[in-house]
Amino acid sequence: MIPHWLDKQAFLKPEDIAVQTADGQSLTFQELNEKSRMYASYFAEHGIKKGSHVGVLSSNCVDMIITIHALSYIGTVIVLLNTRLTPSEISFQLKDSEATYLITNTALKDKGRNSMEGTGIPPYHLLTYDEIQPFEKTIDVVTELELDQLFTILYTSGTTGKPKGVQLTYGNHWHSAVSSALNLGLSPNDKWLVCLPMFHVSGFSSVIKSALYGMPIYLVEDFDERAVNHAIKHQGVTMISVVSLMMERMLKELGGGGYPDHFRGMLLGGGPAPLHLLEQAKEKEILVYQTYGMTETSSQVATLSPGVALQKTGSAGKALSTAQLKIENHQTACVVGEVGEIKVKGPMVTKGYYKRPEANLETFNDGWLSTGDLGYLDEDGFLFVVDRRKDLIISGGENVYPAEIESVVTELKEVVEAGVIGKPDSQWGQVPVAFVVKEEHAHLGEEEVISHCKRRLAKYKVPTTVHFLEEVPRNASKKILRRKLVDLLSEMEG
Ligand code: S0N
Ligand code: AMP
Ligand code: MG
Ligand code: MG
Ligand code: MG
Repeated sequence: MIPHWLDKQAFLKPEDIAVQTADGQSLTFQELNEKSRMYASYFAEHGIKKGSHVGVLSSNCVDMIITIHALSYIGTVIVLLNTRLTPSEISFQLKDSEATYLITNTALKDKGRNSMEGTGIPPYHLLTYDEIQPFEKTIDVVTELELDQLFTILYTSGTTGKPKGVQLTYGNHWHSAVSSALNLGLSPNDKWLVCLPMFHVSGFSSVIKSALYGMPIYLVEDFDERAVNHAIKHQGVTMISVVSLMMERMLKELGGGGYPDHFRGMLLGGGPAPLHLLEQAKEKEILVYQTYGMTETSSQVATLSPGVALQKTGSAGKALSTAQLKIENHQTACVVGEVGEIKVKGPMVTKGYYKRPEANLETFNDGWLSTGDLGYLDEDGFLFVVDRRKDLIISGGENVYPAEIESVVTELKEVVEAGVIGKPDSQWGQVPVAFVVKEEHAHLGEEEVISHCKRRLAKYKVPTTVHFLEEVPRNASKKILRRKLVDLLSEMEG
């Protein structure tokens, strides 16, 4: 048990800024605490209880931060939903997580309502921020956080095509924030710019850091490189978390200039870091802390540290102080420089996927999480990530799982089978491309496949191109050989 982290900061630093935005909104820890307790009373009055599973479908805004804390004051499990998903994708996650309420921001209310269809959640269990009223009656809130208690569920896909809910406890998030600080250090002037979505651990982890460190967040509701660079230069921002696409846009906008001395650096994660980008940052004397982590590890699990950020360009660092990392090939430890599967263990690692005993059996062994990612350790023990897990495609920091797209494409009656791979893209890093085998004599064109995908899948998952084939290459056990499709694509495109 620990005292509720936000009560603690309201006691320690009542007048300090907890969150501010570019359009001039700001809340002190005292104000954030009061608002969160007020929202908690409102939610409780509408029937949300300790242990309820509640979906939150929200873009980054101050209300989302208040809501996250409010739900923790009730002891609710928060199901964080990606706003880019389609209603049918959200609906699956609401049902799978057994959510009984949905909270959205006003702009997403219609999407929220559509997503609730067929989930069994009654329409009056859709709550929006703008309806929240100051409440006379206050409830008895949670004053101590139980570290073993489930706090969030975030969905991630995999080989099967069906997203799985990653369960993270208060303790997972607490250990993540503490371990991050032990590596990156804390400065009394720290102010963390949040432009990554808070429905991913990449953005959510900053909310926990703020509550635990008593550190202000500078919240950017919609990523824009000019606004972000301006805030770093003129609003005292010391740290920022970014994906490589954001970093690329920021450096471009920065032109010949650099960042002021108070800026400590960028935490760069969510996918591979292009070397040219890292070199560019080095030239500008910008410290980049490349990090390796995933939803299952509550964000960072290995990260470069300030002392070596400029020497070990390209590495994702060493495991954080409370975590362990090993590289194995068929249960045998790899030697220095040998590529194998990355396995991690530590108090920030999930206890498992929600209601997925089989996946859990496959993924966890003696507390070690098999990530499916490939990497090696250099002679000094630094991690280099060389390949993504399970054919994962990463587009602008968003994950696209081929199996999920393939199962949607094969829903079309004209389709016999489908294979999806990633193709390098100058804007997004990678984009999905589909290979389709259709029924003999069937009339089916690229456009029909794409428009079907658009109805069912978030935009970033929709194949940009569809190629028709006689058959999809498979191995003896009938698994799609996506590597063969990669070769085929490069032949086709010269
Ligand atoms: C890069 C972002 C900001 C791009 O969004 P942008 O520019 O605001 O686009 P929109 O204006 O919203 O839309 C314009 C058009 O572009 C399409 N689109 C948007 N995003 C994508 C995309 N990713 N891929 C392809 N297309 C995209 C829209 O559909 C729209 O199209 P039209 O106009 O045709 O309708 C945005 O994508 C973004 O925020 N990306 C980052 C997501 C993220 O946070 N990923 C990380 C997830 N991983 C983790 O959480 C674990 C790792 C981690 O924790 C971590 C990661 C980074 C740093 C630190 C950590 C850590 O460990 O702490
Ligand atoms: P997510 O499921 O959204 O949490 O994404 C996590 C995945 O992103 C990891 O399993 C890796 O495949 C990839 N990833 C994260 N960090 C890195 C990194 N530093 N280099 C390469 N890939 C990464
Ligand atoms: Mg993901
Ligand atoms: Mg935008
Ligand atoms: Mg079919």
